[in-house]
Amino acid sequence: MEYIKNRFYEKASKCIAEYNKLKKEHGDKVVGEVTIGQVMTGMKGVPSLITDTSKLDPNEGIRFRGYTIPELREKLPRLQEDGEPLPEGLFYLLLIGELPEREDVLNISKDWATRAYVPQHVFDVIDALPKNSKPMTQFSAAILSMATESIFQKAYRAGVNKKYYWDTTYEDVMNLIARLPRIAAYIYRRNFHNGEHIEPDPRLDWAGNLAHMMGHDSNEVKRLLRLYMVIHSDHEGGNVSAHTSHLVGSALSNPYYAYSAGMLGLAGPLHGYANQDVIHWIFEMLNELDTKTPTNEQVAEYVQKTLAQGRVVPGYGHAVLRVTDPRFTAQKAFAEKYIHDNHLVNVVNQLYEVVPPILGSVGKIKNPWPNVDAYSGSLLYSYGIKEYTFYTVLFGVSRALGVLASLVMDRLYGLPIERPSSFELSWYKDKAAEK
Ligand code: CMX
Repeated sequence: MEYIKNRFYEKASKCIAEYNKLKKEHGDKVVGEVTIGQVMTGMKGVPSLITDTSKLDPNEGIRFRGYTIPELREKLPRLQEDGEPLPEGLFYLLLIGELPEREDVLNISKDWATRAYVPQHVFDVIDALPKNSKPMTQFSAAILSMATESIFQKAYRAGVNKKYYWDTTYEDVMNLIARLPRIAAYIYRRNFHNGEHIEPDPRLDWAGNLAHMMGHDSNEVKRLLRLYMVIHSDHEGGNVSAHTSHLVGSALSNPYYAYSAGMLGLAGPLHGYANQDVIHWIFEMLNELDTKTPTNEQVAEYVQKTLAQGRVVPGYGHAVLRVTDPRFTAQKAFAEKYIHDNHLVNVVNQLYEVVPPILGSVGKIKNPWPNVDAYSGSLLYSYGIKEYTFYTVLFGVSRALGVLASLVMDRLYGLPIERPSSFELSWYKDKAAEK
């Protein structure tokens, strides 16, 4: 499948010249300023990263290489006319910056199927962890243990010229993405199906194979997972999982190290873990109210109670977005088309009515609207994937598409080690006192 790599190089190498020109000729150009408020609220809005794969507009949501989610659902190749786009096509778009032909997408499917072999020691590492270690601990550890396979690391040790770093990074990235469904499914079957594992079927597409290996082999689940993998794949460069992977990668750590680290960021409750927290929180609510069909008043009271306890309402709010997340809207549209009268989906829709006005009235919450995690769990659950402590692993399989495509770009540009400055609190106090 060399032609995908060649096509990437052909397209992306033009960007190297642009990158070098900007660096050389416009290095002194001021592109923003940093306030003490930004330093104290997580550096939001400070331009400091280069990420070509996607861009997040606060009032519109994500665009992948310029395309919105509805545009991609229409334009990316699918297996069936009424199906969802294949994540392989999205990866092509993120990496190369152009919409793929159907042939390209099928070729990536085949390429990943041939790269999907997971060495035995990775399964041994998973099996050595206690059963009660979280699925994300197992996922990150498994990825880390695969660093034995890093082609980039071997080439680096052998003294390869830095202008070729991107090439071996590409190979690692393709191998890693290809293997993630097998690892995720292994953890799922280990934890929730007595370790009765299911072998991959190389004829299936990447997401379809994941559904198959998890033991949810219906066309409906495959369709859902294809959508899931597309919409969770990338969210520009500053989110915790993307930024962590980029940061670790900037030390020329191999892609396995970088992505394993990124997954530990995704495992945090303010980021990807929210997708399981949402379901947990809804079940806590229904349990406490002792009903599957609460009234709006009951839900509102429970939301107020959560806030009064100093907890966050999971699935709501965002560091950048200021509107309903289009990834939420895409999943809602999917549910409206395919799911009829499911009580969990109904509660999620009810929360969409009840929660935003309450969060909006708090005053300090910048975005009262739902994010991607508010919907995803209810879809998985209603399709029979009920083990919600596993859900963040699915997010992690998908996020590889964007983050690792970016890592190849990082190496092609030759981005340097990342090293922002830190100062004592007194330095900021002195700055604040300056006229
Ligand atoms: N419920 C309660 N309080 C919330 C809130 C929510 N859903 N969202 C924000 N707030 C609070 C913050 O905790 C913060 O409180 P303090 O000032 O007391 O510390 C205040 O409102 C201001 O926060 P913000 O600027 O609006 O939001 P941040 O950029 O700091 O945080 C996020 C963004 C997503 C972490 C936050 O909205 C949140 O915790 N949401 C719930 C968890 C969640 O759904 N995370 C998933 C995000 C998507 C993803 O990455 O997967």
